[in-house]
Formats: sequence, C-alpha cells, structure tokens
Amino acid sequence: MRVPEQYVRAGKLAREMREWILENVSVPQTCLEIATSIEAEIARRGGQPAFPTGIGINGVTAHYAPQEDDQTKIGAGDLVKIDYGVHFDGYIADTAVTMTENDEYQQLMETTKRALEAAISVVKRDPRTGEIGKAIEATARQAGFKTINNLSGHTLEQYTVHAGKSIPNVYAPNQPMLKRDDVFAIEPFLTLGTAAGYVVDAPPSSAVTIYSLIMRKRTAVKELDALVDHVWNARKSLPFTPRWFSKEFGRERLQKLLSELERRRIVRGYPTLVEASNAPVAQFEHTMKLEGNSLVILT
Ligand SMILES: [Co+2]
Repeated sequence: MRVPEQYVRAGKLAREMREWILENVSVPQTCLEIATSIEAEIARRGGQPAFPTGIGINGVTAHYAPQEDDQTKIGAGDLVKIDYGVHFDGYIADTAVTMTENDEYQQLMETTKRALEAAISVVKRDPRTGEIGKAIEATARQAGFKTINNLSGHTLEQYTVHAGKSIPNVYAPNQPMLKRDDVFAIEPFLTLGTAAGYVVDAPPSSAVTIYSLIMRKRTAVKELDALVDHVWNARKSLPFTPRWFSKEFGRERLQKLLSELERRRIVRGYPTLVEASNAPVAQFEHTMKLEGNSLVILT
C-alpha cells in the first residue's frame, strides 16, 4: 500500500506549523489565544486541525483545550506543551512541542527531545513497541527523570487518532510489533525523578474540553440529532472541542447536549489529564511511517 499523499501533506503542514509556533507563541499570551491562532493558521494554510489544540502548562499533561472563558496566560516560569495535529481527508499528522523560558526546565525539555530521538533510532532497526518504550525510559532515567507510564504513542488511521496499537513510554514485554505501512506517533512524556510518574483525570469540577463522536445514531430528540449531524459533517469521528460549535448551539445549551450525548454513549468525553503529583511534564511527538525498511518522519 502506498502512503496516501494526504499524509505527506498533513505532515508537511504540521512541520511548517512547528516553525510558526516557535516564532509566534510567547509569554504572556493566553492559552485561548495560542490555541485559536494555531487552528486559524492551519486553516489559512489550507488544512484542518486533526483535534483541538492542546495546551498543557506544567503538570497539566494532555487533553486540555482552552474554551472562550479561559484567561490563563503562559508565564516565563512555565513549561508549556503544545500538542496539535493537521488532517487532510482524515489522514492525520500528530505532533507536539514543549517550550519554556525557565532554566530549571531546560534539562527536562532537552532530555524529552532526546528520548524521542532515541525512540526513532530504535524503531528503524527494531519494530517491537516494547523496545521503543525501553529506549525512552532509559534516556529519561539516565538523566534522573521519569516517564509518564500511562500515556503512550499510538498508530493512526484515517479519521482515527488512536488506532489499534500503543507505543509505550516504558519497557513492556509482549507488546505488538509495528509493521510495514503502519503510520504511528511516538510521544514521550517526561517528568521529574521525584514525581509520581503517571497521569490522573483532573478533578470532575474542571470541565471536559475534548469530545468525539462514537457513532452516528438517531435519538429522536431533534436538537440532539441536529448536534450529531453537525459534528458528523464537521468532524466525522475526529475529536472536537465545544468552542468550535458554541456559535451555532450556544455555550450552555451545547454543554447540556454534549452531557446528554455522553450519557447515551453517542459521544465520548476525554477528561483533562494531570500528573498525579502535579509535577511538570515535557512532551515531544512526531508522526512517522515504516516504508519497507526505512522510516519516514512525516512531521
Ligand atoms: Co499523539
């Protein structure tokens, strides 16, 4: 199977966006400003966001997409993760960068980048996902850091961000192999050696900000069906954030409809994930593909 050309386009735009982010994101922008400007720039360049732009400050590790009322600013002391994606026709490039002006976090950030490089050099010669995790873990440990052991990389399929296989950030025996033509993301998350080293759901009081449609099912409730149709047309099974649809549905009403669709198992919510001891976490991520014996880094 040849790589759909859309993967290459998505990867190229994600790579160009990385440069844009490194040049344009700075203290003291708000998380909301950062996320909306990234998504607008992706669209301006002809792409679509593959999922809501995630902004993770310090211990906030994944699945946090700012909403309209979020006034949080990134500060000079913060460790800031930006996890974003681009898709063309559902073919996804998923990538992440960490930024900081804080000297205390430089080493954590650099080590995380090196862990991703170590993982990439392993996957070129050994497709066992457990061995990739082992290289990430070893790189972290040698520098006195820890990996987040319950977050992992993943294979990607059309309109599916997390397809069948996981690529752990720790050694794990009996893991599946990556095979020829798999498209996958490797994403080491590293934290301090003294940290818990795993993530938990943020307290239920903090709202879920990322959702996806599980199935396109009729409910016989007009306004629920209207939302499902709207999401399906805009996103199919790709993740979305309420901010994208609040104009059409109204913020409060949208929240109610989403809760009801979640209760009916038509929509899935992804709670924000925070490091269990609230220690700072760094992340880097690339999407890549095994083509025969060579590895193509798409992002
Ligand atoms: Co990912």
